[in-house]
Amino acid sequence: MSWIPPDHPRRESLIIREKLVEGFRRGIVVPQGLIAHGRGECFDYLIGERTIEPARMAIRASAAALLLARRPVISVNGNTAALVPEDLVRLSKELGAPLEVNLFHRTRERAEKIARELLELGAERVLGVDDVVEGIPWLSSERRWVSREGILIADVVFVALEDGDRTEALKKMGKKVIAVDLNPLSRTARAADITIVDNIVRAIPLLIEKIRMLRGRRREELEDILKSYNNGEILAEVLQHIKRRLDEISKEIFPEL
Ligand code: PTJ
Repeated sequence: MSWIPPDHPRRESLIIREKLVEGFRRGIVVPQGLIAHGRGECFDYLIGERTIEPARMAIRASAAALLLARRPVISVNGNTAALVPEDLVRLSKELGAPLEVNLFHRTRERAEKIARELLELGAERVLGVDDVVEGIPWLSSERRWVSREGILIADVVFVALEDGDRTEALKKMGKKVIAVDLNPLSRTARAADITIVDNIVRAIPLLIEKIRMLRGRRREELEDILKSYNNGEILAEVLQHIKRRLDEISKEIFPEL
């Protein structure tokens, strides 16, 4: 990434792109993942490329839900494996929860590659390669292949950059779904119990920090955090934030109009 000038105004964004392109070259990211990233980037631009208050509220509720979970699982796809592999391993260790490779464009080779990289980074348990069954009814995509010891029996599933079909199917199976998705309008964002509308690269470190802060709190306190959380309200706040921001920018650029 040495070609990216240190003073480039969009350096962070270019570094993220480069990680995905490298992931694509290594066979971890699919071409469709590059397109998905473009959509995310656009929403990040509208949000202001920072973690906004509604996302912080969702992160707090997610931390509570993960600490209360009996069998939490962290789902990993090609994009997340390329963008935040170390953070995924840290999150997994922090919670004592397994990572599970779950791919929309599933091939055995890619699942193996992703699992190997996570293990090399110190992951203790990576599911979703040899241990999968066709475990999600109502789902015909390759995402239906889930681990018998992971997503199949999990009570809370953490997903990121997910497609709406699986989120809806996981909900039908009675699971609590925590999603990270920059698009507040996506089906995943609307179907999940808790949606963190933030870039995955910012969201996971903040989530780990929050888990550390809330660890040791009484169960009732964590349950109260969850009870007072309303995902619909949070998504509406994100949309209001974007609307306000666009109004402000438009006044700034075209003050005469
Ligand atoms: O690796 P695979 O085979 O499992 O495939 C992964 C992709 C991402 C191709 C697959 O899950 C897919 O097609 O996803 P979608 O349906 O395009 O949804 C991706 C969502 O993630 C979109 O709503 C994007 O706005 C959002 N997104 C993209 N980049 C980020 C993001 N959200 C958070 N952080 C990002 N960096």
